Amino acid sequence: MTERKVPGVSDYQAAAGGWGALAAVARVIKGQMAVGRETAALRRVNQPTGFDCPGCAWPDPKHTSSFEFCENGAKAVSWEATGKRATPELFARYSVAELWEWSDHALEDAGRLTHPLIYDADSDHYRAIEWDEAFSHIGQALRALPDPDMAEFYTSGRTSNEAAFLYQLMVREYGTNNFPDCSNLCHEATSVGLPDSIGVGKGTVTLEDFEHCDAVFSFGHNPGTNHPRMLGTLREVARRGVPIVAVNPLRERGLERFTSPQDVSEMLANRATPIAQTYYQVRIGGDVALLKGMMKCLLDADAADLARGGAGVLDHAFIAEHTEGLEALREDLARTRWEDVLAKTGLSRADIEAAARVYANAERVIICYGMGMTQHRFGTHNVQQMANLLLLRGNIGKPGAGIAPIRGHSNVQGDRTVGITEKPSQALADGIKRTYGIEFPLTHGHDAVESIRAIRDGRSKALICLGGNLAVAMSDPETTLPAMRKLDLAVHIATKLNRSHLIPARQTLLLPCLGRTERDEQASGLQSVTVEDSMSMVHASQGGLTPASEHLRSEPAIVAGIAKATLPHSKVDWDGLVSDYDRIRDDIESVFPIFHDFNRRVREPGGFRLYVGASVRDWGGPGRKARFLLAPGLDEDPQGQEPDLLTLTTVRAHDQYNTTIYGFDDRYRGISGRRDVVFLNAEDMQARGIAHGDAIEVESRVPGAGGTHSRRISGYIAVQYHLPRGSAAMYFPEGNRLVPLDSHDPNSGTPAYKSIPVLITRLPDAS
Ligand SMILES: Nc1nc2c(c(=O)[nH]1)N[C@H]1C(S)=C(S)[C@@H](COP(=O)(O)OP(=O)(O)OC[C@H]3O[C@@H](n4cnc5c(=O)[nH]c(N)nc54)[C@H](O)[C@@H]3O)O[C@H]1N2
Ligand SMILES: Nc1nc2c(c(=O)[nH]1)N[C@H]1C(S)=C(S)[C@@H](COP(=O)(O)OP(=O)(O)OC[C@H]3O[C@@H](n4cnc5c(=O)[nH]c(N)nc54)[C@H](O)[C@@H]3O)O[C@H]1N2
Ligand SMILES: [Mo]
Repeated sequence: MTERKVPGVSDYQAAAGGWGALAAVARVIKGQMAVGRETAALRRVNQPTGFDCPGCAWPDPKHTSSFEFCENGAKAVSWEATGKRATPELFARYSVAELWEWSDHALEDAGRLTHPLIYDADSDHYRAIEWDEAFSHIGQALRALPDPDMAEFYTSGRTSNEAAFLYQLMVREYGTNNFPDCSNLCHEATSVGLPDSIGVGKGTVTLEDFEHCDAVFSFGHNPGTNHPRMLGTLREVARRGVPIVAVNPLRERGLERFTSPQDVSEMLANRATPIAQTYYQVRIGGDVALLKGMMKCLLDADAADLARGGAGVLDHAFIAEHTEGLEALREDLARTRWEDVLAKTGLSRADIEAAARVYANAERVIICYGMGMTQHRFGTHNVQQMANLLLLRGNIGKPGAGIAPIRGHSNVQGDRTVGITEKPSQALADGIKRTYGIEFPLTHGHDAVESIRAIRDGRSKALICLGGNLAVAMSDPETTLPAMRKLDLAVHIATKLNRSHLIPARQTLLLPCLGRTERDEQASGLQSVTVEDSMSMVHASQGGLTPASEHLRSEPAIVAGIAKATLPHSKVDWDGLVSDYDRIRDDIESVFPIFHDFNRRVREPGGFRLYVGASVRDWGGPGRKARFLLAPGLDEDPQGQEPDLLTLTTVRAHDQYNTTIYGFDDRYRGISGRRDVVFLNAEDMQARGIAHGDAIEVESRVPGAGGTHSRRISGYIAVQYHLPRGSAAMYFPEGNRLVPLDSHDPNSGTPAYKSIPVLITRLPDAS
């Protein structure tokens, strides 16, 4: 760190976890006004009979008997179980224009929504409305559209299987496949990339596989902040002496050292467990090059071993029986030049050879990865090259090995499984016809980026959001916000107020729903919902708290209310389904045979695992094989980047949940009380005459149709950080202003939030 003192910026030296994590939990509970509600909620989190933590999608250990401590899970829970309320009085006091001036933090900090609300344009205020009246407005507006394809139905990943299933059923009966969802902004590169490789768009490992692996590679994710419970698993792996290799442009503390708050002696002695054995600080966007470099090493070592009369380094029996496409991959790798690999990765050849040796020396390898791999223009290629690396040594479909995409929201994977998709399959159409007699077209609907384009161009006039904060999560607010103001109908089903709710359409409704932590009572009694984690484990979740307001309804009940008002001749018994969620699960089972015995199996402790073909080397049906797939050459720069540009990535701070900003600290990166920072490499700073703490301007320069698309922000300061040359980082969602809408992976539509070409300049001194 440099000499100059910059307020709120220091060098964090401690391990992740430890007492700092406990102190942070105490603070957040206090901040949300401890009335016993939050602490009671915390005792029930991720217990066999409690509710599923809304914090992340990392699986629970099989027999959770004691409270599994997690700082960021505790924040997510207390932020939902807060004692604060955003009542109709708040909306009477402040106009929408006034609320717009509040920070994202302040908006959610207003507390839980308590009443259904409708926007009144004359006064610019929200006011309370009866549920039936709200539904009838929505039904009328949706029925008035000339074409069902003029409506967009967004889903965020906290939505339960039951709510998501009813939602997609309603939308299909209504007549469109427009399902933008948060998965389009997140792991879509996995959902699109993996099926071509291994026949299924999900991870292949279970938690137990971590007990049997011989090496773990962690690409582009930050578990210390985003999946803190995963550190417990990685710690066990490290303590077995198994190498963990981290590939990340930023040195993330959680991947380096961790003090487990679960371990009393470690806590008392202030000891930490080292996590990653080796840490490769690859340049942003250099992962395809690194993976290709590692595969080149493997092919060379294999040829050398075979020449010596050995059995080779590749798993030749597996490759012959289970895969196709190796020859084309060999040719591609032969064409790949080391000089390009080294330039793209910023690593040395010795580094890459060492990484390849760790991989080759292990019998069972797991690759975990997150947004650092998916949110690029070539996100799908990133995913497929990781699959290639695993397939070369038969590391998919055997115990202790496999691919582990680490999902974001606690049920983002499940929402997909139960039918939230803009690209419906024949099997889904058949299932819905069989169960309800409803037929719908198989034409592709809109994903998230497409839905914003359609709204911008006036082709779509209605937007319903089942959770989330689309306007802020989406790229390019310069395009997205004005587009959303042109809607005829905007409906938000939410627990908390956020910025998306403050973009009024001609008609705007805000519908408050129960959260995970709360009791959901329907005609047949107390209900539970189900969720699917990153490892395809499905289990039940039942809230125990008294709802934040007597006017709240559950998400399934709200969806059913909209459905009845919109589809007067519906073939679905909406009231019957909502009266008892077992009935919804029976229907899910009828539409999707993989859910056989759903109600019985979900009542077993810990739930059950959905069938994942690739986990047992079924590559998507009889006769199908896993495929080695190619990524374009490294010699042409995918961004056609101008020489002075850096590549900027956007990341989460430790004190946020996506667009929900809990606070302004990013403890493990040494930032406190501010978010207006851009992390830069020391030499890059020097070359631009920028000093630590200087005010800077960031201009994105993204090549696209019709020339360079440019966006500009200022009011940020430069922070010298451990980053490779050519790489820069700042926080999401602030960084979204730099990402043009058209900048996304052409295969999966995932916005390129993590590879933004930027020009960074020092602003003249204000003094
Ligand atoms: N507390 C908390 N938990 C969360 C969330 C939250 O906001 N807060 N969000 C949830 C959601 S929806 C999701 S999707 C997950 C996200 O969890 P992560 O995938 O961990 O998300 P990010 O913070 O975006 O971090 C991405 C990581 O990728 C690295 N990275 C950036 N660019 C590159 C690159 O080009 N190559 C490589 N190899 N690495 C790169 C960054 O340095 C960073 O460490 O977390 C979930 N859990
Ligand atoms: N630049 C940049 N942009 C990104 C990313 C990035 O890394 N960089 N990450 C992307 C990713 S991975 C994702 S997943 C998206 C996230 O996009 P979204 O899913 O749209 O955003 P969230 O911030 O998770 O949504 C928060 C809101 O959800 C509502 N909510 C919370 N709990 C519930 C509930 O139980 N029910 C209902 N109905 N509503 C609830 C609250 O009103 C809260 O304000 O953002 C994406 N945007
Ligand atoms: Mo996500």
